[in-house]
Formats: sequence, structure tokens, C-alpha cells
Amino acid sequence: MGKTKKYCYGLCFLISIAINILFTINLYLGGGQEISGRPLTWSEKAAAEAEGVAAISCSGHGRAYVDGIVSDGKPVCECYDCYGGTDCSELSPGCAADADSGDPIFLEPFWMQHATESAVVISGWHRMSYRYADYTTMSTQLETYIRKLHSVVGNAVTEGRYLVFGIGSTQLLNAAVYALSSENSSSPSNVLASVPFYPMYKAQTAFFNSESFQFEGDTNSWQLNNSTNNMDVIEFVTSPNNPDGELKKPVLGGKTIYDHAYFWPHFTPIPGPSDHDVMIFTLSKLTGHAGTRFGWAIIKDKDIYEKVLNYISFADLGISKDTQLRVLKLLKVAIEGDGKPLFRFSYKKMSDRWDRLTSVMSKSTRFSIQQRHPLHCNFFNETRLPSPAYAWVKCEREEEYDCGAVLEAGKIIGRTGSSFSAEDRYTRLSLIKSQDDFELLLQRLTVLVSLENGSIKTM
Ligand SMILES: Cc1ncc(COP(=O)(O)O)c(C=O)c1O
Ligand SMILES: *[C@@H]1O[C@H](CO)[C@@H](O)[C@H](O)[C@H]1NC(C)=O
Ligand SMILES: *[C@@H]1O[C@H](CO)[C@@H](O)[C@H](O)[C@H]1NC(C)=O
Ligand SMILES: *[C@@H]1O[C@H](CO)[C@@H](O)[C@H](O)[C@H]1NC(C)=O
Ligand SMILES: *[C@@H]1O[C@H](CO)[C@@H](O)[C@H](O)[C@H]1NC(C)=O
Ligand SMILES: CC(=O)N[C@H]1CO[C@H](CO)[C@@H](O)[C@@H]1O
Repeated sequence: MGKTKKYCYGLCFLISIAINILFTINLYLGGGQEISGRPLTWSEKAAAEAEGVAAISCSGHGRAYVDGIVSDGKPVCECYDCYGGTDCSELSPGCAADADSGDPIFLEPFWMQHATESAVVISGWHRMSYRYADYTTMSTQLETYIRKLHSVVGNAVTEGRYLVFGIGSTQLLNAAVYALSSENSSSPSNVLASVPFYPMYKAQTAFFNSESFQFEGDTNSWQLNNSTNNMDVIEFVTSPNNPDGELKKPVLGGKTIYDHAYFWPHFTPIPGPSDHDVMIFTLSKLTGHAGTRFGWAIIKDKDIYEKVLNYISFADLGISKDTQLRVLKLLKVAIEGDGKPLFRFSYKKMSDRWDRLTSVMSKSTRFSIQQRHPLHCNFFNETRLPSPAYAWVKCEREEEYDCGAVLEAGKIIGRTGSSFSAEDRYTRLSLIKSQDDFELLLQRLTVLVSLENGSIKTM
């Protein structure tokens, strides 16, 4: 009698465990329609789907996504560079280290650590309208958080300034050129930047082929030939600069567009709030969400603001409301604890990478990288070295004028100096990609440098 009771308890216990396991599996694999005997709510169902996909491990060398390719009803792993196989566990041995693009995946671990605060659920009827209730296309709530963020970081003055959102800062770069240009087609405004500069300035200005502005190249050569002319110029001031991380200052004294894509504590000490007529920022290099395509311009002058706003209107009728919701959520996390958790994480990541990179490069006479100068950072209240997004590598040997080819022979892919209107003796290496990418880059650089004094000089 007592024995059968015991058996029954044991059996019931096992059944209950089995049921629990089944529920859990069901819930997390997204097939579940019930929880504790009632149907899932719409947000629980969405959450179960998201968590089910996030639980696919891909060996840490890839990710599965809700909107990824599906095989047998399940999303498949999308592997990072150099990894393959259904679970991304296979490293391809001869794979080159790709340090070309500025894809800011270095912050992915931060967002995985902050999964709870940063996730967003979007209902099927979320903001279907073109506009917000106040007849604008920009979320005032988001605007408030952007201003808070700048005041917490201390990197830009926003009081009394106008804000315009764009599809990435890319869209705003050209919107700003348009807004600052003269409307006189017989004398178009001259657009310039200082070599080495981000190629998009030239590419966009040429692509839009406007009658009101034209790209005129490097500020310094322009100044040599136009010293006495007070001409109509629009100068891109990229601070910190892509590719070399310099905190650039204007050269020409005309109208300026400050591109502050990298003006965040992980890349540079923040000497004080930037206070200029047109300043452009982007989510991409702040939180790492380049795919969200969100940037903003901070503008002093009302007329310029209205022109930029017009540009965005004519180009797109404003930007995605879904994007704005997600950005709001991310920025709320970014300013938590006065920005300390995010920027401590991001700074540590970048400074660790720089420490390891400089320790390898200091042994080299064949390659050099840019000098870094310490500066007081108001945000961390400490003097620190910058830790730029890119290494600007120079090949020092006379005969190695094509640095990209030299690195490529060592299985490293960079971006050539001429892409930035500089010499090909320089190459840019991206330091903001995933940890896997960085580890492989460092491994390949270590091999190249260790071969320098050996017999294989001409590899
Ligand atoms: C200097 C600079 N400005 C602007 C951008 C554009 O960024 P996004 O369009 O993602 O905001 C980049 C991207 O690499 C950049 O390096
Ligand atoms: C347009 O530019 C031309 C050539 O520089 C100049 O002669 C003319 O006065 C300008 N027109 C206006 C409206 O500024
Ligand atoms: C600038 O002027 C100098 C001397 O007048 C000339 O040699 C040079 O080609 C000019 N540069 C450009 C880019 O026009
Ligand atoms: C190679 O030799 C040079 C000159 O003697 C030295 O400065 C450099 O550190 C050496 N590099 C390595 C990787 O040993
Ligand atoms: C910044 O650091 C200095 C010296 O360590 C200290 O005296 C000062 O109070 C700090 N300022 C702030 C705002 O924390
Ligand atoms: C008016 C004038 O002299 N413009 C020149 C300024 O310099 C650039 C190149 O450095 C020339 O292309 C312009 O013609």
C-alpha cells in the first residue's frame, strides 16, 4: 500500500517534470500556444519566438535571427567571417582577416548583457500613421533623450538648438551640404574636406550632381591656391577623423559641417561640449546599431534647420517610426547610470584592443600606426589616450608603396589610403568589428611582424 503510494508520488513527480520540460521546449521553440493552461498573449508569443531564436547558439561565431533564412521551419545560423557549418563551428584555416569595413559589432556583447532592458516589442498596429499626434515625423520623446544623452556625455551643446533625424548620418551629410549651399547655380558652393577624409563626402557630392554645390577636394591644397579669395566653401570637419582618429579643426574659415560620428568616450577623450552651427551624430558608432540606420543633426540656425528638414521631407517624408521606437529604447539604456555602464564597457573594449595592437606594432619597423596623444576627458574626468575606431597603418619601407598589397599578402584585408584621397602607402584597419575578427587580425599582424627580421623579407 505504502509502496504503491510512493510509486505514484514518484510517477506524478516525473510526469510533472516531463510536462514542465515540454512546456518550456514548446515556449522557447516558438511552437507553444499556451502557458499555464491559458493561450499566450500577443507579446508573450512574440517574446517566445524571439527568445527561441536567440537561444540558437551558433557556437558563438554567428547568430540566428527571426527574419533569417529558414530551414525545416527553423531559422539557420548566419556565420561570421571565416566560420562555417550549420552551427558556425568550422573555422576556415586560410581565411584572411577582414578589417575593411567599419561595422561596429564590438558592442554586441554589451547588448547581450543588457538583453532585458534593450528588447522592444512592436505590436501589429504600432504607429501606422505617417506622423505623430503633434503633426511632426520626429518623436519628441526621442528628441528629449538625445538631448539628455549629450548632456550626460558632455560632448555637444543642445540648448536652444534644433534637431533633425535622418536615415543614418549618411542622409544628413548631404542634407547639410544642400542646406548650406548657395542657391546660385552660376556659382556653386565648393565642398571640401581635409585629406585623409571619409570617401562618402566626395562620392555623395558627385553622385547628387547638383547645380548648387561641387566637390573640390582637399582643404589644404585649395587654400594654397585660393589664399586671397573669400569664396563660398562648405568644409567637412570630421572630429575624430575617419581614418586616422584626429580631432580635426576647420582649415578654411568658411561654413562647416562637423561630422561627430566618432565623438564618443569609447573612441576619444571628450575635451568639452562641441558648439558649432551644424553637428552630425549617428547611432551606428555610439551603440553599434548601424543596421538601425539612425542619425541626427544639431543645428543652430533656424533657416538651415528648415532646409535640412525640407530635404528629409522631400527625400523620405521623415524616417521610420519603428526605428525611432527602437532607438528610444537603446538610448534609455545608454544613459542609465549617467552613461557609465555603456561607456565603461565600450572604452575598455577599445582600449584593450589598442593595447594589444600597439604591443604588436611597437616591435615593427616595417609598419607604423598613428601617434595617439593623451587628453583630458571630461566624461571620465581623467586624462586618457584616444582609442580610435581605426588603425591608420603606414608601410615604412621605401619600396612598399602599396601597403594594402603588402598586408593582403599577409592575409589581412584593409582599406587603401587612396580611398581616403591619401597615398596607398597607408591602409586603414578596422578595430570595431567582432572579437573573432579582431583576434584573427591580431594573429595575422603578429605573424607579419615576427617575420620582419627573418629570411622571408619579401612576402
Ligand atoms: C565619418 C563618418 N561619418 C558618417 C558615417 C555614416 O554612418 P551612418 O550612416 O551609419 O550614420 C560613417 C560611417 O562609417 C563615418 O565613418
Ligand atoms: C550668382 O553668381 C554669379 C557668378 O558668381 C553672380 O554674378 C551673381 O550675382 C550671383 N547671383 C546672386 C543672386 O547672388
Ligand atoms: C595650385 O597652384 C599651383 C601653383 O599656381 C599649381 O602648380 C597647382 O597645380 C595648383 N593645384 C591645383 C590642385 O590646381
Ligand atoms: C627587427 O630589427 C629591428 C632593428 O634591429 C628592431 O628595431 C625590431 O624591433 C626587430 N623586430 C622584431 C619583430 O624583432
Ligand atoms: C575630477 O577629478 C579631480 C581630481 O581627481 C577631482 O578633484 C574633481 O572633484 C573631479 N571632478 C568631478 C566633477 O568629479
Ligand atoms: C578661384 C580659384 O582660384 N579657385 C581655385 C582654388 O583652388 C583649386 C584647387 O586647389 C582650383 O581648382 C580652383 O580653381
